[in-house]
Amino acid sequence: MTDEPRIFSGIRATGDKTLGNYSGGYRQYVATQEQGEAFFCIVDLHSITTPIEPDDLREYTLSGAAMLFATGLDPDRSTVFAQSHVVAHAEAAWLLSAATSFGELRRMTQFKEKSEGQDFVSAGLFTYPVLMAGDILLYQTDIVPIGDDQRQHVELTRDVAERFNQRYGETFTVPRGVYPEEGARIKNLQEPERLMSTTRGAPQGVVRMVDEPDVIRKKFKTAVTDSEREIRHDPEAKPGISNLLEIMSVATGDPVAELERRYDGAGYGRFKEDVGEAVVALLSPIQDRYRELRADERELQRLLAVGAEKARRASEPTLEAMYERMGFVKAEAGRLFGAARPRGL
Ligand code: LTN
Repeated sequence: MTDEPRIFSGIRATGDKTLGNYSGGYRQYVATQEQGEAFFCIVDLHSITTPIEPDDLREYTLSGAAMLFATGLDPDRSTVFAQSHVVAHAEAAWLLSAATSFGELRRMTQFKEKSEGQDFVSAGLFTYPVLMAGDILLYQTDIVPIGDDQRQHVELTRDVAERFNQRYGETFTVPRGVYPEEGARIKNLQEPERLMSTTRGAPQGVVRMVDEPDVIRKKFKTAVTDSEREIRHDPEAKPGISNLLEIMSVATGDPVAELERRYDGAGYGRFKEDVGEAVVALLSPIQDRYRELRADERELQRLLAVGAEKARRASEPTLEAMYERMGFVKAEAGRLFGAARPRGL
């Protein structure tokens, strides 16, 4: 036990990762792990709430894990694991479903958005927030750093924790959502008015974490700018250049204002080339580590197994307390059946 705050973050296992995911996700996780005892959970159980091919789930889970380690999460400092490896998450979700009302879940805007117009809406999509509450509460989490779009789910988690504590006695720390200032919200290089995403927008404007250096350079060379010549941060009037300045800032750590000064009068051509090089320099070592881990699946599995073991140990006391306070009878091993005997004797 330490006095450090407990931090829990759930990471969706989804398709190809982009520079946008780096800026708004991976980069933040690495900073977060310094602020307390941090748990980073690849929420593969959440992935099946919308249709997903088994092969894709497997691939996204492994690539997601590899990218977390490659971008700097330290398996000794933090606990990095897959949700499905710690069966307590599924159990906690079921137990907590007794302390969550249908009405609460029905009000979740994410459910409404994601279910609209779909011909198959899974029961899991509806109960998604209960699983998420379990993720958080199992670890006596103090702080949940998370995107603003998840605010309603974190509030629900707090309500469920308080209700459970009231009904069954103090069991959970009531967690606090921390909604960091969105880091640079990186835009598509070809359509700088829309976020960089693999699901929408011109592919040529999307920088993938695993793009080859020459592919990255080319994408920056052909990035959309404007008809002026001034390198100035002004997202309204100059979305393309502003986006490039923000990307350069993410890649180098230098503030945008300093970059504006440095590139004063430099010309768009040279600036775009430099941004491309800065991104190549940022991603190259990440890509090396990523490829190493993908090539050595046993090592990746080992790292995840270490994380799962730590997570099991950390969550077990809470799960046990839940069962006990709710009145479940403990299974005492060996009592009912005695020692196993060979068949036929
Ligand atoms: N719903 C979250 C992912 C998530 C999560 C969590 C985040 C699942 N369980 C627990 C924080 C804590 C999302 O969509 N980003």
